[in-house]
Amino acid sequence: MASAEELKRAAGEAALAHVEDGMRLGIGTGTTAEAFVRALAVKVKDGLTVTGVSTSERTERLCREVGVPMATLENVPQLDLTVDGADEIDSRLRLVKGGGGALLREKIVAAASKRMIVVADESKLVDTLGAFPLPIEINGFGMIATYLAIQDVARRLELPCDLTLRRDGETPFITDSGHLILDASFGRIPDPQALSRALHDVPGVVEHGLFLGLASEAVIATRGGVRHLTA
Ligand code: ABF
Repeated sequence: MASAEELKRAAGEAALAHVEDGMRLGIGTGTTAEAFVRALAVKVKDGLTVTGVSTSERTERLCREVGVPMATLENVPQLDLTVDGADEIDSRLRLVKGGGGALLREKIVAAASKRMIVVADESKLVDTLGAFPLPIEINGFGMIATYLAIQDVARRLELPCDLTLRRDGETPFITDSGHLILDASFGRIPDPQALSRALHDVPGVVEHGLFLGLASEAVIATRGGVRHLTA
């Protein structure tokens, strides 16, 4: 039986079929996106020309290490395709992302791309989003006020709300952009759009991990083979 590792590799390799010579590529974060990077690096060595824009410092380091040519989003602000992982995917390709802490850059890069392909193994498919706690990136200033305002959002939407400040050992986890992350358990999220809008209305919220209307396709590795889903 295929291991989780093999499934991630299969998804990463299958996404390569969508990469064309000369593309400006957004490159995601996480172990499945890394499998894509390693497969991409082999093609680059064989002569494929791409320009990558990374979604995290971690991905940037990996890409440089394996020889994928990189640029910044400042220099290349419009991208042809982004390939990235996810923590949850529903049947309409709505996503929860940010388990790896890179959601802000991931969302900026995905929004700057004509297409976004999600790479994942079948364990990420869900009927309803919300079993995986939703990462919310917040500004450090006034974090308690922001915390209380998020609880208020949940009350108004009649959702349960359990907020945990993400930690990195003894200290709070700090994102690549210098912010904090609250992991929010809202239970099942029946209306992701309403929650997304309400969270964006909280001033201290920088971004959240609901990716709605951004993914155009998904490449899902299952034990029975690779499935391609479209939005
Ligand atoms: C990124 O990495 C995230 O948005 C998501 O949190 C995570 C998925 O990681 P993995 O592919 O390792 O499960 O794509």
